[in-house]
Amino acid sequence: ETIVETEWMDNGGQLHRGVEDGPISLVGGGLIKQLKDLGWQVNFDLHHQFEEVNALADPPIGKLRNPRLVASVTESVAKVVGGHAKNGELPVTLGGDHSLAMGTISGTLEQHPDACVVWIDAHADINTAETTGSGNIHGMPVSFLLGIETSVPQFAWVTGKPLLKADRLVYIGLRDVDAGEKRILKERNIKAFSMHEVDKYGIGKVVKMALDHVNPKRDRPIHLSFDVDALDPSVAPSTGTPARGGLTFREGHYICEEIWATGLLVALDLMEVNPSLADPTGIQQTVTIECSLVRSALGETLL
Ligand code: DIR
Ligand code: MN
Ligand code: MN
Ligand code: MN
Repeated sequence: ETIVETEWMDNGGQLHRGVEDGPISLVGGGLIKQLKDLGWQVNFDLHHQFEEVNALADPPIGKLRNPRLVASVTESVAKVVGGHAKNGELPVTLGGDHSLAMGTISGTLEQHPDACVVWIDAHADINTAETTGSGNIHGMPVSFLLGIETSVPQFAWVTGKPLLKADRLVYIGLRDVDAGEKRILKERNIKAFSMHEVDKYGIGKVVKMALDHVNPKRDRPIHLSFDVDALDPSVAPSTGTPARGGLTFREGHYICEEIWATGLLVALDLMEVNPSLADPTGIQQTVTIECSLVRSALGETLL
């Protein structure tokens, strides 16, 4: 029997306050009960309260904001998620900002070294300390995970032993990618299906091509890291860095349904829900969609 492990946590990987409240609103939205109704045994971890790092004791390192806080929280997340994976549980991590994926993916890869990552996002989150314009670490986790960015000693726990390989990563949904990030994606030959490809081929073909790339024999465990801003802002407005021209309601769900159908899902992230950023209707809409995305990724079917 598999156990879904749900946790929520805050983080300092971006500037908008409120993103730490995203997870509690999902739980308030009924997610735990919905997963139980789907047949899962749910082990709800409540809010992980990791080390506090005083903002005054955490000045920027280069352009990076809150580097010590983000480094320490993500390292703790890696241990927690890795521990759950080791117990044969399927960790569902509700964020919080997407820098948390440094922790969740490291935790997954400790237990499943052959796993691949499907990253659903408007953004590539692959800036380095050099290329970042914002200094927000939620725009950088992939470069740490791949060992592209190794200059910040606080992150040595992840960059010192990069566990993720570029050919085990695929993106869907990109449309707001910085110039430096585009260069990195090209140089490293990282597979990315932007909204252009979604328009051109349709989501069905894109998901198949994405899986053919990272998981050609459909035998590798899959970590699905879903940033809610991959969805169009008209569908999910409650997020810090919305970008127009995103995935429709069905396209988002289709991705989750197809990943579930592989039978290979070992970990799920749902990130960047920020209930302080929208009107009450928009918040409700975002929370409802987030819950249904998680259900789709965990086996809910339309028929
Ligand atoms: C931008 C935005 N590329 C940055 N990234 C976001 O800040 O590095 N990632 N919003 O989620
Ligand atoms: Mn936990
Ligand atoms: Mn992201
Ligand atoms: Mn994003």
